[in-house]
Amino acid sequence: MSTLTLHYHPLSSYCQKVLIAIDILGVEVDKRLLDLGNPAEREAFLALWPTGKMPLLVDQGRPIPETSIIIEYLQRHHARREHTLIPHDQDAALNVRLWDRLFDLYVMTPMQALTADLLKPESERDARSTARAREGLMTAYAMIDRQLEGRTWVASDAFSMADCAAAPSLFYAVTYVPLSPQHPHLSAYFERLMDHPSVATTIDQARPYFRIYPGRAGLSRRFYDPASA
Ligand SMILES: N[C@@H](CCC(=O)N[C@@H](CS)C(=O)NCC(=O)O)C(=O)O
Repeated sequence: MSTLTLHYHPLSSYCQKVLIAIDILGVEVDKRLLDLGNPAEREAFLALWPTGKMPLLVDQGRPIPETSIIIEYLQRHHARREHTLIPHDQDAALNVRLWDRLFDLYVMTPMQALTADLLKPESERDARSTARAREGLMTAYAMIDRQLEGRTWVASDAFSMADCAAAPSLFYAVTYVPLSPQHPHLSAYFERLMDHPSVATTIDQARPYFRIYPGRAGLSRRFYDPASA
């Protein structure tokens, strides 16, 4: 049994960011599926971590929150493979942390806002803020496309923490604002991400839950077929 417990849900984009890292680093973790819709589970989770945000890593009773911190913690203390997701060189590490932040703030955040809007009753949906979120995604796509020119991965030569953040954030973002030929580098990068074995495994684990994803109408048929759901 591992000393590590991950409270998570396979459908959650931030949980997927950490699951990809866990797979790449070869860390053994006991995974505990968290249903925040269940009042008792929610209360118990809030007692563990008051923001109520998942994933949460617990190492021998010590909560380690926030995905970027979790990944860095796992790399530092529990990695069983050589691959580093945050480079040892400090300037290279700073660039990885920058792109990790950019994906969290400018792709995950508007994508989550669009999902949250779909969860509201129709009468309470807010067209102005969803339009802003879509514009935000378009701006982010253009910025990421420029960064990717001549690169395989977004922030360093090897797959890094920034790519862990990129994969799930883009996976769900494109269900709301599809990629277009205006963004050839980003489109090619998206395919590279989806082909990465740890990303593919993580998406496979989420597949049974896509039928409850509010933006499922935008999911490509290769990921979700409503007829077989
Ligand atoms: N900054 C946090 C964000 C985590 C986050 O937003 N998690 C979502 C799931 S993708 C969540 O827990 N949502 C539940 C809620 O807000 O009640 C991190 O990096 O860990």
